[in-house]
Amino acid sequence: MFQRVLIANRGEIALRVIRACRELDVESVVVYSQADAGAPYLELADEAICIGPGPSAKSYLSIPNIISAAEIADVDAVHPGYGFLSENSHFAEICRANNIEFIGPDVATIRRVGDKAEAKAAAVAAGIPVVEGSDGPVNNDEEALEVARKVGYPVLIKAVSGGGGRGMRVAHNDMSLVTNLQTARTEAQAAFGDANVYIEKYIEDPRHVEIQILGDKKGDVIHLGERDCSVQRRHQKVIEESPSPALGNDLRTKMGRAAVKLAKSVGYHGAGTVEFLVSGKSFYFIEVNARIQVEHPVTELVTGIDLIREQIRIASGETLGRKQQHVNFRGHAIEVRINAEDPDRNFAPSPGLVTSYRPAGGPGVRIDSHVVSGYRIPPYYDSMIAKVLVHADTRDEAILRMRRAMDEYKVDGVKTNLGLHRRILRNAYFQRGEYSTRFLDELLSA
Ligand code: MV4
Repeated sequence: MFQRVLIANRGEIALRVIRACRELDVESVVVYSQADAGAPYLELADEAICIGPGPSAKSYLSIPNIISAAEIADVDAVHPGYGFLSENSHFAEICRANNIEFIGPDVATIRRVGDKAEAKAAAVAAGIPVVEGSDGPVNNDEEALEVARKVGYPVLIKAVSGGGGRGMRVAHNDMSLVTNLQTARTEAQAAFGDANVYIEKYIEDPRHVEIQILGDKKGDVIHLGERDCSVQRRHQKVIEESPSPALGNDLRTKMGRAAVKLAKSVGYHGAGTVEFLVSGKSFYFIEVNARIQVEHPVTELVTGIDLIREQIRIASGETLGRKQQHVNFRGHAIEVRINAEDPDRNFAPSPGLVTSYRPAGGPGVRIDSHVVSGYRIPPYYDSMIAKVLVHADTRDEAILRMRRAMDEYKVDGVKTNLGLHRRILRNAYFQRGEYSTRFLDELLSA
């Protein structure tokens, strides 16, 4: 096991990793920007190192600053959390070149699954269903038009280096395809430094269901079931749950097996997520996330497995130590993300001073948050205040428990989306589990 781990992240996930390190008896060193100086969670690490000014480019995204901190602190591993440098293969490469273990998959695997067209090709090679479309990137208008003729409109143009919905464009006919292809390329070049795009048949009203996987360095891979993340707004997840109300045992088993097969075929180790679109009884692979995700605690609650602990154990060379048949699923978990955002201003970020903070508590409630009364939410980063999770025997009980938690919650000083959560949890379609990725947009436009 490692002696000392550097946490290259901030906020609730930095705190989550500090806690996992402590329980493994591993020392933690957390980095922070000037905007995060004095944040209460920093005191819970064994050491905290300032790595630059507030803007991420000069701190949490600065590879030289983070590597310098790792050298000064003499750590043997780096945990990247989510966002920031977590899926940056160049950062992983530099860590390992400096004899610092990057807590995540191999550099080649991060790179391969980071290219969405390559990840899709790997899925095809492993015999996993994908959405019909181009074989790899499209080189010109003629190739794009040919794919559209084959699969039929509408089609979706996706950036090869995109993901999470960024850089996607729908086209309904030849003319909009040619126009949008140009726009998508320009946007992809600006956003990701890679103008390559590929094309898929547009699935109209899908659910977003993802499978959590864990692999060790020996090549063993297991899955920890699914999370349904269909309640989203502008590709920002708002509520996640497990099990998915959309899956029967047949689909669940097939998707779990598909995710494990794909992970094995690319030599995946560590924690990862295989994302699928689900429509009726069909599922289609869309992408792999080579990181721990915000919503990982949903899976922790239904499996009892500490995913951050597993990431650190696996990176240090330990094996999974449990087989698929020994993963037991219990009850139902729901997560909501409380954000500092203004519902009257189109959910624009609303950073500032949290004058008074009263989290929910009680049976079956877990709060993952770095916020306390008097905490100032900096304007530079995401606006998440807390992840609130509930666990109960059934979905109905979990919803009632979450309603109770949302009613207990109080956040003063900044605007929040608490009202939105209270509304979703009382919505009849949500309560029946009848929601797709269109649900939230429709609720908000009604
Ligand atoms: C799609 C799709 C429809 N058809 N691909 C958005 C996130 C990214 N990971 C993939 N996404 C989508 N890909 C095809 N061929 C619809 C979406 C999509 C979506 C997916 C999951 C959750 C919310 C979404 C909201 C809009 C679009």
